[in-house]
Amino acid sequence: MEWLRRLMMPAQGSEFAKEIDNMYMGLFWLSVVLFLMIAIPTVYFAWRYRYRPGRVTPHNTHNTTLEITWTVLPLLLCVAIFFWGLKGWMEYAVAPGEAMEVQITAKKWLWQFEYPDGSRTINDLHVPINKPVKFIMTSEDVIHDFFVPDMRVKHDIIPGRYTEVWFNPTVHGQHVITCAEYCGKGHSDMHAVLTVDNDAEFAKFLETGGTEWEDYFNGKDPKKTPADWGKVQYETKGCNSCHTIDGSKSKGPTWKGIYGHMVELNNGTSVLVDDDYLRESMLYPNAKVVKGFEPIMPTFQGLLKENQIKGLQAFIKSLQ
Ligand code: HEC
Ligand SMILES: [Cu+2]
Repeated sequence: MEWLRRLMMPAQGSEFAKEIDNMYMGLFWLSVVLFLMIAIPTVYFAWRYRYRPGRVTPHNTHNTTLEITWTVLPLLLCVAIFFWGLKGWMEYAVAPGEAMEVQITAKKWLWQFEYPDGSRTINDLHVPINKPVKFIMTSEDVIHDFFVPDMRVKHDIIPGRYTEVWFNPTVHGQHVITCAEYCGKGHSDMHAVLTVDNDAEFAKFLETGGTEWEDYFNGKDPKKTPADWGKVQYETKGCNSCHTIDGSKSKGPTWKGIYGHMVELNNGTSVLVDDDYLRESMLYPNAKVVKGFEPIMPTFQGLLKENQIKGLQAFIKSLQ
C-alpha cells in the first residue's frame, strides 16, 4: 500500500514524517475497514430483507453480547488511538535540548531567517541534515503559518508572541516552505525554500553569513547596493551605539566625511582612511586609535563576515 501513501502524502523529509504518515494511514485504513463493515451488511440486509408480499418482519428487541462487543471494542480502539496521538504530540511539542535555534520573522510577504551566529537570509532556509532544529517564530504584522509539508510541520506565527516548532531533517536537498494562513493579497507568493545541507555545505553557508547579502552585491536592485548592506550592519551590529553618520561626536568618531581623508591618531601620527584602514579598525581596533578617543571599541573579528566588512566600507565611503 506504499503507492497509496505516496499518492496521498508529500515526500517524507523528517523523523516526524514517518510517524505522522503511519498514524494517518493507520486511521485511513481503520476507516476503510469500519466503512466496509457497516456498508456491506447494510446493502446485504437491504437486499435480503427486501419487501415480499406476505413476508412478516421478525421482531427483535436486543442482543446483550452484541451490544457490549460493539461498545467496548471501539472504546478500547479510541483510547489506544488517543495515546498513540498523545505520544506523537509530546515529541512534536518539545524540541530536544541540543537543537539548533533559528529565529523566523514572518511579514507581509516574506520569511526572514536568523541563525545562531547572526547570519540572516530571506526566503532561503538552510539546516544541517540529521540534526534537530528549533524555530522560534514571530510575525511583524498579521498571523502567518509556517508550513513545511515534507517535514509534516505546520505552526501559526502570531504578532506580539513567540511560537516554537522543531524537526529533524533526514533528506538532503530542497523542500518547500509555504504560508498556510491567509495573510492578504501576497499570501500565495509567501513561500521559501528549505535546503537541507550536509555538514560541510552548512558550514560554508554560515561562513558567508547566509545569502541575503548576495542581493546587495549583484547590482540587480538599485535600492540594494553594497552601501545599503553596510547600513544594515551599522544598525544591526551595534556600530550605531558609538558612531554617528551625521558628523556629531559620540563615544566613537563620526563616520561622516572620513573616507579618503587623513585622521590623526593618539600617537601623534596620521593615517589615510581607506579600505585597508577601515578593515583594520574593525578587526583590530586598538592597532590605531583615533586622537581624542578611548580605545573602547570591541574587536569584531569573527563577528563580521567578509561581505559585511565590504558593505561597511562602501557605506562609510558613501558618507561624504
Ligand atoms: C563601544 C563603542 C563602539 C562600538 C560598538 C563600535 N565602535 Fe568603532 N570606534 C569606537 C571608538 C571609541 C573609536 C575610536 C578609537 C579607535 O580608533 O579605536 C572607534 C573607531 C572606529 C573606526 C575608525 C574611525 C576613524 O575615524 O578613524 C572605524 C572604521 C570603526 N570604529 C568601525 C566600527 C564598526 C564597523 C562598528 C560596528 C561593527 C564599530 N566601529 C562599533 C567605538 C565603537
Ligand atoms: Cu503569510
